[in-house]
Amino acid sequence: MHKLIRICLLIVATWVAMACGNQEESQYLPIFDDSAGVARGDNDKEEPEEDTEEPEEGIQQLSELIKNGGNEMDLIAGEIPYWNEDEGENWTQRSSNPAPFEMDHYFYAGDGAYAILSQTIDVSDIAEEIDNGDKEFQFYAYLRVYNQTNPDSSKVIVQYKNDMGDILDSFESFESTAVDKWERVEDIRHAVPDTRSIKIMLIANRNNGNNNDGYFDMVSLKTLK
Ligand SMILES: [Ca+2]
Ligand SMILES: [Ca+2]
Ligand SMILES: [Ca+2]
Repeated sequence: MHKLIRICLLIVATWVAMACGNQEESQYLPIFDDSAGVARGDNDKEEPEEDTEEPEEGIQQLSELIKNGGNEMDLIAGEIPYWNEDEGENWTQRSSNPAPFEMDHYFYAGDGAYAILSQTIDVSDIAEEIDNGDKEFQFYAYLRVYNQTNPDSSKVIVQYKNDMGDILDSFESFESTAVDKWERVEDIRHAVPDTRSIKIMLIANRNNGNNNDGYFDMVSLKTLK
């Protein structure tokens, strides 16, 4: 009798385990499918994180070299921190019409015909790697202009200089007159041997009205391997 009960209990336990197993399977399959779908949708966002942890093909992206590249820091006595007014005295933050590309502000030259804002980055601490031809730099920025007939223009120049200040190499973007979208400009190159500083220049040229409406946002310079 006891044996019969044990057999019955065993059959019931086996059935319950199978039922639970099936239930688990039927519950988890859709979730798995769904998460797989979500993962596919998030691939673009997740890949850069993976890149920073596991560099692909030996490329390692290091930290941002430009300070205040999105013009988000508060002005100090009316001036933009970390940037120099090489031409024009009215460089400032602008936040609307058009909206910024990144966060709340972008670079704006204000009143004036021709304006240059610059930042020079000292790269002498990686001189040995540069001279060995091992240092590659990625530069990019977003350019736009005010929507008007005969619009103003914006462009960027990146100069690679030796310790005497001589220009050894440079990148000059096209002149943007994009009135309806932010245009990305990008350059990737190895710094030539003897490069000790890199100068970023934001150049705004007025064609119409009082204001010089060449706009810049999210200006970035990073070392790749
Ligand atoms: Ca910004
Ligand atoms: Ca000023
Ligand atoms: Ca203008």
